[in-house]
Amino acid sequence: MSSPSHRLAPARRSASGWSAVSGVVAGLVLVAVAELLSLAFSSSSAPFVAVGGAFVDIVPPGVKDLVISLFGTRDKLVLFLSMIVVYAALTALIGRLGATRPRPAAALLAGLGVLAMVLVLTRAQNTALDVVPTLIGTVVAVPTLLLLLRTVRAPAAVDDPGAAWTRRRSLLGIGAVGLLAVVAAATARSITASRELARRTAQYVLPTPRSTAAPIPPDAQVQLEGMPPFVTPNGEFYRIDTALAVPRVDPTTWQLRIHGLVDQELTMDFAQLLAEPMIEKHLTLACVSNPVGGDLAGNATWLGVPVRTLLERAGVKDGADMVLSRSIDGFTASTPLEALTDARDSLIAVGMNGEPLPAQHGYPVRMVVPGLYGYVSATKWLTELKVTRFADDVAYWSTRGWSERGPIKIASRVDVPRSFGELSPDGEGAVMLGGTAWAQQRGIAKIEVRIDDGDWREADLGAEVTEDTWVQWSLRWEDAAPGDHSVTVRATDGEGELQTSQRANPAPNGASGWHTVRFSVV
Ligand SMILES: Nc1nc2c(c(=O)[nH]1)N[C@H]1C(S)=C(S)[C@@H](COP(=O)(O)O)O[C@H]1N2
Ligand SMILES: [Mo]
Repeated sequence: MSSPSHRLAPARRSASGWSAVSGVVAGLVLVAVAELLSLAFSSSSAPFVAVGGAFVDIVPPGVKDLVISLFGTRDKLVLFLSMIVVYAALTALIGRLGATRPRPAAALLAGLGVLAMVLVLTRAQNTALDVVPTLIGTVVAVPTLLLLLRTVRAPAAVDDPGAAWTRRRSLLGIGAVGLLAVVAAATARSITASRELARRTAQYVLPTPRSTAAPIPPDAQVQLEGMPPFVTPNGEFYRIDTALAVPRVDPTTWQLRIHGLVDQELTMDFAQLLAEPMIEKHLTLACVSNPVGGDLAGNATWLGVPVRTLLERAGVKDGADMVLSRSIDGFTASTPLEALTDARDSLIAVGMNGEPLPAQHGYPVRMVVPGLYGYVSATKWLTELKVTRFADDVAYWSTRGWSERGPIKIASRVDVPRSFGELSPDGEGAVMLGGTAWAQQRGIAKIEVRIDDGDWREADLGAEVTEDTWVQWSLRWEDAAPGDHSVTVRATDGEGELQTSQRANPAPNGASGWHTVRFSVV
């Protein structure tokens, strides 16, 4: 914008522009101060985390589904970016208002701070003390706003070059404060991130299992470029949860409480849990939000105490049919009692692929249950098991339109080729196709593959490890004709049930339908 003459009108216009900037900068100061201080408080004491968390809790059912279908596991990033945009717009408006009415503007900024404090208080793992970061952030930001507004509104004496220079310096000052706030907030965030990393590598010695899981045979893995690893490395395991900041759970103060319809309430600490006889189990977890062909599933070897053992000790009373497991952040899951007491070895898990649970996957303790989607069973950062009845208690997602029971549906997908990928025939004119399928608790008996409108062909199955783990399949397509094609896959489970072709969206109890991938042979 070139302004050959500085007359009053453009100066005033630019003053209101700078007022908006002042609003944004004061808003940044609020966040930066609160972020820095929140390092000493709960991970959800940071205002953005608390506000976002509250938002996640109240968004209408289906929105989560939509966001996950659009952005997958980047859902949290998308939420944070949207919040930043909304917050910048709000604080810019406040600043604008402040150009003519600074006090109401200051009151509005204080109001935003108070709103954030209220939302901080609604977070389950927060105590009243956790409002301190936002409180101090607000207390610093409000006078900052007034100060910045006064600087901006300083009468622009166009004829006085000295005053113009002072003014330019003030505007530079505003920019500097804004920059400092951004740097401070970013530093606080990166400290949080590096702490999470440090926590992930904070080792304690995992107990030796009483029974180890049979080793995974090498031919469970189909040797084909582009196939996912049969055992998902912890760092690649999908992550889905409502926690915008990974809860910080201290194993030295952690406790598990088992109560409700039991003969005697049980409370145990982490050392007591580690002293329990543990078993190891290969198990594929799957998310109810996984679309047909999606990758919200992962396979790991878990170490833990059978839930059954602890429920037997507490003594389940007649009439109970559900266990409501609770996370430190307030998330709950309703698991049918029998899934925790029958022979399937549902676990209170402390280990994942030979390591303590990573922070993102529930450190230090979570549940894993074969055959059920994660939202009704796989509670991370576990703190409580309430033995109850479906008639009496409702879990987090069930109050948001998802089914209260979530048995995993048969799923099969094509991993090779990728959608719109290209395959080159080998010397004999053949191409290799491959994929993954699961039907926990029933196992996969057969995989069939159809190319274009051809006949169904039976695929080769990699070694089945247990009925609770996924299997990999491959198909050698001889005489692959160059050109565009599609491949469709369907599975039959161990009970003889053929995967339905009926398309269903993830809500309310899991997607169904056959996965088709378009590709070309070149
Ligand atoms: N505390 C807590 N546990 C949770 C959730 C959550 O939002 N909060 N999400 C559940 C869902 S929907 C799934 S699919 C699994 C995912 O586990 P993962 O992130 O370790 O893959 O965790 C479950 N456990
Ligand atoms: Mo999920």
